[in-house]
Amino acid sequence: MPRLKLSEEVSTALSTGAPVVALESTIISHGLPRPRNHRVAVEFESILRERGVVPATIAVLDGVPHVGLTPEQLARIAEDESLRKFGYRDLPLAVATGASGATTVSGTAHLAAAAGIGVFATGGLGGVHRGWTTEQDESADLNLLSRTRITVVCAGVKSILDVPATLQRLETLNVSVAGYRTDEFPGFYLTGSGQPVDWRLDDPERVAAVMRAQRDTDGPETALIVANPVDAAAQLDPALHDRVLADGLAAAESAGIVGQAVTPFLLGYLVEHTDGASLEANLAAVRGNVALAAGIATAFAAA
Ligand code: PSU
Ligand code: MN
Repeated sequence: MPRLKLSEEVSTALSTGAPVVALESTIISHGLPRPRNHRVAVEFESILRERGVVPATIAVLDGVPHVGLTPEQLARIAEDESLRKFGYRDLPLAVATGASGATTVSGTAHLAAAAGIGVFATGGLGGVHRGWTTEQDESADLNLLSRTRITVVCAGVKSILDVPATLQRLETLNVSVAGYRTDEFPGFYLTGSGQPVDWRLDDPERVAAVMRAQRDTDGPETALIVANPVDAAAQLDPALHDRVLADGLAAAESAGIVGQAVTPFLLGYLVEHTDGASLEANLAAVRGNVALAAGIATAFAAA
């Protein structure tokens, strides 16, 4: 893969063994409404800095994969409406053509691992879309996580997806999954998805111990998903969630939305039709994930 441009602070932190957490940029460019997305991107980075952790927001700018952005570059991610959405498979095409785009979980996880970063925070993973029995749509996030050594802290998978089918795929793909202080897989906007999770980890040191155990195996380089639920007080009202999501899925279908556009369409639909309540739940989930990722990166760096 192409040469990475590390920001100065990320490069220094990595060479001294200081904790670094990767952040994805698609959530900023395609997952959250403007202009709030810029304030939020800055806030995610400050949550890390306040905890003594260096943020590495990742994006491809003018054909160069960047790991760690300047404030100007972060503003560009939030403001530039022409930015594309790049998964792993798009990276070589973007590099060769000089294109610019935000990176999804698959693109970000690859670039973070390539830079030597072990922990990555996001909102919700992509996964198997509802209706997969008739229309094949499974996020490339899952496959990439089956072949990349990275710990992803997330609030589960986006509830717009088929959660049981996604958990089954993660099992098939040998991706390790643990609930953080929960026995129930989280539901992204909702604290719980109703699905059980086989493993529970209760503190950052234990997560770091799993990361070391992974490092010490010689099996395939798989990811660890740390599924961290949004606080019950911050979750979206479940009845409102179910109703608006059903309407959004119908709207996506009748508008003929396909491919990479599906996820941003549904997230946007929920924001609009819950009067912003889904946005607050989404942000609360990401903030919690970023803070937990800081603790995990710190525990892993200390070990
Ligand atoms: N988490 C969020 N908001 C988002 C995403 C994750 O809270 O917008 C993005 C991630 O970049 C993830 C992508 O990789 O949605 C999944 O898109 P798709 O279903 O097209 O693979
Ligand atoms: Mn998809």
